[in-house]
Amino acid sequence: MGKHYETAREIYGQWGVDTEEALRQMDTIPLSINCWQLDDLTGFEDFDAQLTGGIAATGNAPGKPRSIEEYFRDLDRMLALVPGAKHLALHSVYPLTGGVKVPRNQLRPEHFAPWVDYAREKGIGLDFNPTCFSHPMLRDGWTLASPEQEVRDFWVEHGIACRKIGESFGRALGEPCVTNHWIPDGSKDTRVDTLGPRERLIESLNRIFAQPIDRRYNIDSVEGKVFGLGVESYTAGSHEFYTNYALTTGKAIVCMDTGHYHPTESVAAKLSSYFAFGQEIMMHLSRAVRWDSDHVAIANEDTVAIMQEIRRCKAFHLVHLGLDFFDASIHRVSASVIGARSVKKALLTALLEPTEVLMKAEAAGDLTRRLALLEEFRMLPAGIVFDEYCQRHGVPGSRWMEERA
Ligand code: RNT
Ligand code: ZN
Repeated sequence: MGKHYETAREIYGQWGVDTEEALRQMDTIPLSINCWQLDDLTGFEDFDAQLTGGIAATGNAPGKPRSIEEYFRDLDRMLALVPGAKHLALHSVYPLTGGVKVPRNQLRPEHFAPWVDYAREKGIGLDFNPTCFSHPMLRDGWTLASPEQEVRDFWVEHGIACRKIGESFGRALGEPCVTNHWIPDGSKDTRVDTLGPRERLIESLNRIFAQPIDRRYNIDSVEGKVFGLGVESYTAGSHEFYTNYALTTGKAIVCMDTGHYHPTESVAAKLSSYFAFGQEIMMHLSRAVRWDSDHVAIANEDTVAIMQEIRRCKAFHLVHLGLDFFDASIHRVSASVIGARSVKKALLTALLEPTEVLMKAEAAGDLTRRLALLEEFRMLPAGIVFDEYCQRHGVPGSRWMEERA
């Protein structure tokens, strides 16, 4: 135990916070790291694949993997620099089929079996995502909400295939897999019939979720969005749409991506409304710079506020924490490491918060004390506890940039 840690432990102790307990909690809350930051969502189907669906990785930092071997080398390096409990979130375009091209609607668990071995070896869980973009069947900007039956059928089959793969992950690894469904469907210009696509989307989702899948192994989430590039006027799968879908059907949980709201909207402020109804939540932590820019997540106020809300509501059992960003303007492996470590720092900061002291001041109506303490607590030595956490997990602390090979 470092001497700095001993001091930090004492300082927190004065506020009734047990740093050891916080470190134990850290080990029970996995962070799902998105596999696609490492290669701008290229995947293994086609190394020259073009990203479509209104999302974009900008920048051209050197070092993008050009083979599966290179990809795994980067993945190993990334995982080694992120301390503690982890999942890896895969997309369906990362199958390991030994060079055989499998259509997305025919993917099966065996096409991802080597990932299960990899996860087992690393001691991590797996999450999954259907890939309803970068594909010719994303026709005129529509997938599950398409007016064309053929298009909807294809993506329904894909959704079902992905849930089965998710279930196989959960069953093999003993931790539920969250399979997150996001579709880009929408319209660039003013849409007159806004109801039709949403009715078709409900029907498609119902078909996907009609397949019985064991919820102990696979949980489905549905991710809304305010708009994407080229679909600025209308998005069928909005936040409200999926919130209603989740609540009325109980078939899926809502995924909130911090980049998918109006810039002044706070995702942290939404959470307790879901917890009040016992609703589970999937999170895509990202950093929106003026829009859904998918910048690397950082431990800024927005991220810390999300963790504090979960902590203050005692709702970690209802939340799945995940990352979603892809920035190619900085080193891709380091980008993943920075995002994952930052979110874990925000989480630890919240777990170390003397919440009880604040709650007491508030309940007593002492609003001055509440604000004074909130401001003082910002400067408590969470960084020292984070270094201790890294050390205990055999990962470099705050000097990782200096120490990395
Ligand atoms: C898109 C959504 C979605 C994707 C990933 C790649 O706006 O955020 O989660 O980023 O599935
Ligand atoms: Zn997302």
